[in-house]
Amino acid sequence: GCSSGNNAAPAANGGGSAPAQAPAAEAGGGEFTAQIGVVGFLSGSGAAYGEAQKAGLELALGELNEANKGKLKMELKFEDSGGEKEGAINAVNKLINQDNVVAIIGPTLSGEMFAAGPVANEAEVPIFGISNTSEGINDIGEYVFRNSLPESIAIPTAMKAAVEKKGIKKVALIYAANDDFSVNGYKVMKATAEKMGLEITGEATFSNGDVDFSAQLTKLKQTNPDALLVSALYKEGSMVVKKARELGITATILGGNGFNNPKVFEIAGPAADGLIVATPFSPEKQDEKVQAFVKAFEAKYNKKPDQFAAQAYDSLYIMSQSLLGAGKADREELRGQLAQLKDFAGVSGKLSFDEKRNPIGDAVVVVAKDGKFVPFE
Ligand code: 1QQ
Repeated sequence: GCSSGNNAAPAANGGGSAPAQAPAAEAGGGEFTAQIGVVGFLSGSGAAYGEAQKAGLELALGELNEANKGKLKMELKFEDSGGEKEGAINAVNKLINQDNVVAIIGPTLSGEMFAAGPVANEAEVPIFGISNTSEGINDIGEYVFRNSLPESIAIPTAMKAAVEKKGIKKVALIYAANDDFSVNGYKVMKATAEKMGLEITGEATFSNGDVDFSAQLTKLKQTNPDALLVSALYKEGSMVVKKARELGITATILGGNGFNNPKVFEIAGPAADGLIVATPFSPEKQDEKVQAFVKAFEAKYNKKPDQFAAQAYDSLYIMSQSLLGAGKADREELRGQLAQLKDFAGVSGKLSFDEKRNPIGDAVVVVAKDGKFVPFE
């Protein structure tokens, strides 16, 4: 629960700058060490997201500490949020107050960032989302950054491609009503459908943790949509896809960022075939940098990276570049460097920020085929 024992009077600093507590850091000449906290969905129903992020970060850490020898040594402190807001808040508090990190990467879910981002922002610690795709993430405050492409860019890209190639005119929507990301994705899907002049035949909701979606899908099937738009995390989303096919729904199925993980194929099996998703990253992309990353990832983990691994990997390169620019492990300097980031070329695409630190980037549209995502064309 909420402890109320800590009633320190707010500092009367008239909105000025409270002294940022500088983590142990050495400026000038030699190598400096930077402790970076990571908050990930490392256990529970979305653990594959956190695992992918951890893998991407650890791959980048090895490469960067090698490349930065004599200048910068980064250390990562992982905390498991379990995908819960409370868990994310506790993790952020611990990383800031006990571990004295210079910055935090994560947490995984938008809902977690909405809960824990304000804690870091208040403490003036840069916090960098690598998979927060909801609207409003950057509005938390000026210490909040992300390299995750918002659903407001990704989903319309996928919907336009799907409508064009499949002649879709009528859509039905289904989403997790108790998850901030899923709700945001649904809103984007609905607004995009309306903008495109598509008819919305029906809507249904479920909750994260649900395992039975037959009632909702049976109802939506009767509305006879050309496409089913699903906004969900991989576990529930994949079960929805599977059930939809079992019930004989033949509509095109399109989903958001939650589907960008290979667990989809494990859970939905062959029913995943044809699922359309927008992602900023595709391991198939014919790009030197992407292919070098895919190769290094495969050598280390014996599997292909997903978009969560890719954006995590990119985030540490961004941290490294920004810390080197700062010249010391200082939260304020680091924030300034992050805010200046422009045209960063990562494996998940080119990245720069708009005036609200929202990432500007492109989505690619992929389709599930025989157990993997391939370009949708
Ligand atoms: C968010 C997402 C999820 C799919 C992350 C796992 O995009 O919560 O914003």
